[in-house]
Amino acid sequence: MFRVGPSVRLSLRFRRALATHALPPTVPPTRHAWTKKEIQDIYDSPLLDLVFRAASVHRQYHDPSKIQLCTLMNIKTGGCSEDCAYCSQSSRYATPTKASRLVDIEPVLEAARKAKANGSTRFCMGAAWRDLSGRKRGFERILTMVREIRGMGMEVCTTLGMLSPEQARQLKEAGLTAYNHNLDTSREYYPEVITTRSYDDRLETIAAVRDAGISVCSGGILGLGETDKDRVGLIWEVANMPEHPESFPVNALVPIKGTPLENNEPVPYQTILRTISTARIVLPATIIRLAAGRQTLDETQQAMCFMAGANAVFTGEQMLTTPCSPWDEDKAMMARWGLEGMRSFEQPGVARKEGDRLHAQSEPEAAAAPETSTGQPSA
Ligand code: SAM
Ligand code: DTB
Ligand code: SF4
Repeated sequence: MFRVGPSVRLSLRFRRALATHALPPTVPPTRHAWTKKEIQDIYDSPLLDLVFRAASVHRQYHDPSKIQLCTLMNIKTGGCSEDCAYCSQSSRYATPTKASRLVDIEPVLEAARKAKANGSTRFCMGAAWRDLSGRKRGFERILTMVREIRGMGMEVCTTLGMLSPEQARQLKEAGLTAYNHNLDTSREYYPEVITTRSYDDRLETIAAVRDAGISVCSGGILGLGETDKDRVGLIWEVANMPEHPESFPVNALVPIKGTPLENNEPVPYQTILRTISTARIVLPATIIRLAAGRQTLDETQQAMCFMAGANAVFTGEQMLTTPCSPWDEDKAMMARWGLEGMRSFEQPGVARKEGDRLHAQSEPEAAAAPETSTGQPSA
C-alpha cells in the first residue's frame, strides 16, 4: 500500500500524481474493453467470493481505511420539466416537494463552511433542471459559488442537468472538481424510466465534462424494476468509456410518494453489495459512492459495502429532498470500524485533473491547500 508518514504523505502523493499523471507505479492499468459476459460472470459469482475479490482489488488501488465524505445541497429545488420516474422534483408528479428558485450565494457558502467544519471534503450542489438554457444569470451565480467553495480548499461538484462543452469549460475555469451526471441504468432499461432525454444525451454531457478536464461522477440507481442484466449493462457502459469515471455513485431507490415508482419493492441488500463489488473489480481506480438509500442499511451492512470497495458517502443534514445520514452518526460509525475521512484531492485521478491548480498550491504550500477530513490545512 502507498502509505507513508503522515506529515509528508500528502505532498508526496500529490507530487507523484502530478509528476506521472498516473496511478502509483505498482498499480496495474485499468481495462477499458470489457465484454458484458465478462462482467456478468463476475456479477454472478458466489457472493462472498465476489466480495473477497473486490476487497482485494480495493486494497491494490486505494487506502481501505479512507472514506470520502461528501455533502449535498439542493440549490434549486423541484419544478423540473423532466419525467425521471424516481424523482420527487419532476413537475409531472404530485410529490411532497415544493418548488423553489435558485438560492442566493451566501447561504450556500455558509453550508459549505459547515460541511467543511464537520469533516466533509467535497461539497456537491444540485439543481433540478433539464439543462442551463435561458439561465445565464443563474449560471453566473453558480460559477461564483464554485469559485468561492474551491477557494475554501474543498472539492466542488455540481449536478445541473445537461451541459454544453462551453458551459463545462466555464465550470472548469471556475474551479469545478467534478460533475455528477448519472446514466442511472442500462441503455435497454433507460426508456422505462425517463423519456424526456435520451441515453445518448447523457453520454454527450459526460463527454463534454470529461473533455473539459473535469472529473466525471456517473453511476446509477438500483430498485427501478431493472434486472441483473441491466445492472451489468450499466457497469459495462461506464467500463468502456475512454476514461473510467472518477466516481461511480450507487443509489438505492428512495421511494417518493406520487412518483410512478412509489410502490417499488426495495432492492435486496445482496444486490447492492453485488453491484458495488462488481463495480469495484471492473472500475478499480474509481471512487465507489454508497449514495441514496444508505439510511436503509444497518451499520454492519454498510461496513460490508466498505469492505467490498465502497469508499465514499453523502453525509450531512439533507440529500436533495430526503434526509441524509448525519455527520455525527457517520463519524461515530467510521470510528467503530477504523475508518477515516479522505483528504480533498487525495484520489490520484482527481488530483491529476486538478493539475496546475494543485501544483500552484503545493509549491509553496498555499493558503487554499487541500483539506484534511477535519477541515485543518493538510501537511
Ligand atoms: N437534475 C439533475 C440531473 O438529473 O442530472 C441532477 C439531480 S438528480 C436528482 C441526481 C441523481 O440522483 C439522479 O440521476 C438519480 O440517480 C439520483 N436520484 C434522484 N432521485 C432519487 C431517488 N428518489 N432515489 C435514489 N436516487 C435518486
Ligand atoms: C447521486 O448519484 N445521488 C445524489 C447525488 N448524486 C446528487 C442524489 C440522491 C438523491 C436522493 C433523493 C432525494 O434526496 O431527492
Ligand atoms: Fe429533473 Fe434531475 Fe429529477 Fe430528472 S432527476 S426530474 S432531471 S431533477
